[in-house]
Amino acid sequence: MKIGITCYPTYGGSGIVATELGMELAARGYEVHFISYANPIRLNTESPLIHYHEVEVSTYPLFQYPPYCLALASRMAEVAETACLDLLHVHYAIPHAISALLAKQILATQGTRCRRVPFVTTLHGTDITLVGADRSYLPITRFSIDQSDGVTAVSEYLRERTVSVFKVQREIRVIKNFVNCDRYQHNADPEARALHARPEEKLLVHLSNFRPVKRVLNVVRIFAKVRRELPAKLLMIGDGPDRGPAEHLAIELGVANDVIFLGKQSRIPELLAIADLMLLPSELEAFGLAALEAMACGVPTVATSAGGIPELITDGVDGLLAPVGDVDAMAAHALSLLTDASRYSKFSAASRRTAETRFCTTLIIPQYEEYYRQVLDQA
Ligand code: GMT
Repeated sequence: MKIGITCYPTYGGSGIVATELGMELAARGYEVHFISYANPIRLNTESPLIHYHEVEVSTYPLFQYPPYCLALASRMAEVAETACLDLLHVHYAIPHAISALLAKQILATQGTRCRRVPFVTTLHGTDITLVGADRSYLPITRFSIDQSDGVTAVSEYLRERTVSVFKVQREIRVIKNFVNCDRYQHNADPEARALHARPEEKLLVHLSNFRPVKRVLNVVRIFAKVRRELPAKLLMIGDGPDRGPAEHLAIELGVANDVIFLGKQSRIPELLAIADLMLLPSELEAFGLAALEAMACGVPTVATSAGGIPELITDGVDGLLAPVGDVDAMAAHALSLLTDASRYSKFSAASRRTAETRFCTTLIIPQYEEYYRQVLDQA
């Protein structure tokens, strides 16, 4: 099967899921064509089955806003024709599903030498946030969902929210996010750990795009409370609008020497594997991929119970949850794990077990394969 994948290549979990999915499909013998404006950040493979097609948006004096959606549609149609794609899989409804719909229509009028190309849209959560922030996107998002040949959502929570916000009648298949359990493992390199923390220090970690929805300032607040009770360091991985305010807050709270802002990193499995605890105090997460990646490394998470997080983390078993904004509760949860070795090792083992038994690529990728076949049969 030949699949075209489109995602936001540089920003956030949806691009990471799309990229990892493409790499996993190629490892299973699929021919994968990424179509986007930049090389996806985690695309790191020499596989001859993976191709990347850049979308170039021409500027023109009349265009105050260069029409990326149209350039993408043209490129999708071109790649679908030349590579004879069987299916397009777009991540994020706006604008990718609209571009895919246009590409499909362009191909239908061209008497293409290949079969018509259906498209699957995967919703990641921020599609809904976009509509929350600007209602004018509601009709076009609903339209793009309705017109897709298949729609998936990364959690049950997101499926239900999509149905209630957009009043869509169609089937939305829940296919949860996944992690490669061989690449993400509990094999901490002591030398790598020693670069960031002394042996007696606990190492906490946060990984995100530092958008306000991640409540990055609360990560620093939680850490400051933990740091008052025990020696610890906090690794902040990623970058985004709230990095500056978080750096200032760390200074204000007197923990700047213990908070390490690493910026964007490519060696995520290696960094997560050296940590003791993940902090994810988000206002909302459709899924919470960063927590899953940490769990696969045997690193339990203290998080909020927002959105789809409880579908990933079982409170009291493989992580601890608290209401959004409850910094005191999250700090207490963190301390309850970090100061009790036997409780900690139970949570650590359970975290890895959850990743292995429910979210490994070996379990989830076949669900996408099966869904592609279903969509193709119905197309
Ligand atoms: O969370 C972000 O800021 C990025 C965002 C995206 O659309 O790229 O992530 C969403 O998709 C991820 C992958 O499916 C999920 O793990 C995140 O929970 C979801 N983010 C939100 O719902 C806020």
